[in-house]
Amino acid sequence: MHQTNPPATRLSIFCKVVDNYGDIGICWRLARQLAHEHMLQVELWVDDLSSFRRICPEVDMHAAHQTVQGIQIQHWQNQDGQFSTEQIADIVIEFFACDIPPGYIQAMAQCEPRPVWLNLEGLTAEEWVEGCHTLPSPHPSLPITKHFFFPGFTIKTGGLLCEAEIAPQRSHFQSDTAYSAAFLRELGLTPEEIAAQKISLFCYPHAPVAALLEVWQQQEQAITLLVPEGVAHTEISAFLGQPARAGAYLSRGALTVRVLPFIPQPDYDRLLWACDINFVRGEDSFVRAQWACRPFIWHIYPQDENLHHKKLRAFLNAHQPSLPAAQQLTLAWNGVTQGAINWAQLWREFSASKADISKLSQHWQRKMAEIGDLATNLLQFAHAQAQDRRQK
Ligand code: TRH
Repeated sequence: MHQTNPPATRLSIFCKVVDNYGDIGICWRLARQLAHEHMLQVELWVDDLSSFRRICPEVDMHAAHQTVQGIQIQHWQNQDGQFSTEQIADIVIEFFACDIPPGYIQAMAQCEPRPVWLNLEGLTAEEWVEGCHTLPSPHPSLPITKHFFFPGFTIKTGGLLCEAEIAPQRSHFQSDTAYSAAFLRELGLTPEEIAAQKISLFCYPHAPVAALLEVWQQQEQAITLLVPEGVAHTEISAFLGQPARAGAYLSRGALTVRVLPFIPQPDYDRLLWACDINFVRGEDSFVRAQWACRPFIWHIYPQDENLHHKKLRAFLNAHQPSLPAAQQLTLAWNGVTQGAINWAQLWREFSASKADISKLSQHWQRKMAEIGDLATNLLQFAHAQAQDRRQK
């Protein structure tokens, strides 16, 4: 991946936290990459500082303005306010059509030349995305146009968030067992738990966790299951026989369950690198699991009328067409499979296909690298737009 030096250097991201941590997780990652790798002056507007603080403990929940890791953070408290053209960035990104303040849009329309305005959309492997990526959407009354920008898995999309440093950092971490063991010790794991097969679990509350807890207890090989506090709370508390608080752990049969604190985003990456198998969810942890180069099972964010089933199948067909075992376990985990499910058999078949999954994951990394990463692709598009505007 190479650096771009667009003439436009100020960039603002607007982020509304709909729920959980994915919205701010994605925007924060993008903000850091644009500031640290591409040397842009980045401002991040976010409406929910308490969710933000969970993935980045340096954030002060009470500050209206603050600078964290070189990024200006603005607490986005309402839609009011007048803005001058000097306050407007060269590139403005609204995440997930989050409705930026009308006063800000008015000021954007008065800038000469106009800023580049992008709506960064959610990730899906469905084909229609290719037809919508970079489509213009003119403002109904003001002389300014916004463009859709879609992340994705093909060359006709914006690609995935992926920092240039992530692959070398991950391979250094994974090849240095002392380094990864030290990281796990800091999270409270014992030497026995570190030596076992390690699985991380991050899923939505409707995941059939109890079924797999049962299977894992019956395995021959010892398993350490690492669960962030608050995830699968009911099932994990039932297993532990006490509320699933950070630090709690219990072994039963081959399985040890250990509850971890919710850790900062870079540590969560390390956790994925350190585990042999990762259960991930939503959008951001799902992409990070792909960069961990370890087998993973995705719990997709549920949508009305099971729209997410289509999204899930589109991804599975793109990512693992030749891996029926991984597909079957993922479909069952997401409640797509009809009828009785033999979890022990699904797990056995999935475990037996781990070598094939590893091969596929290397091929996948190369394929995604050919598309280029989302931040670089986004800047290239913004740069071309800005040049067009200057020539007009
Ligand atoms: O939290 P998510 O479910 O987030 C989202 C939102 O629900 C959102 O509305 C929806 O649009 C989107 O999913 C698809 O899952 P996700 O996307 O994986 O985000 C979790 C973030 O939390 C990710 O950046 C990793 C981070 N994280 C930590 O920093 N520390 C932790 O300990 C854990 C478990 C996660």
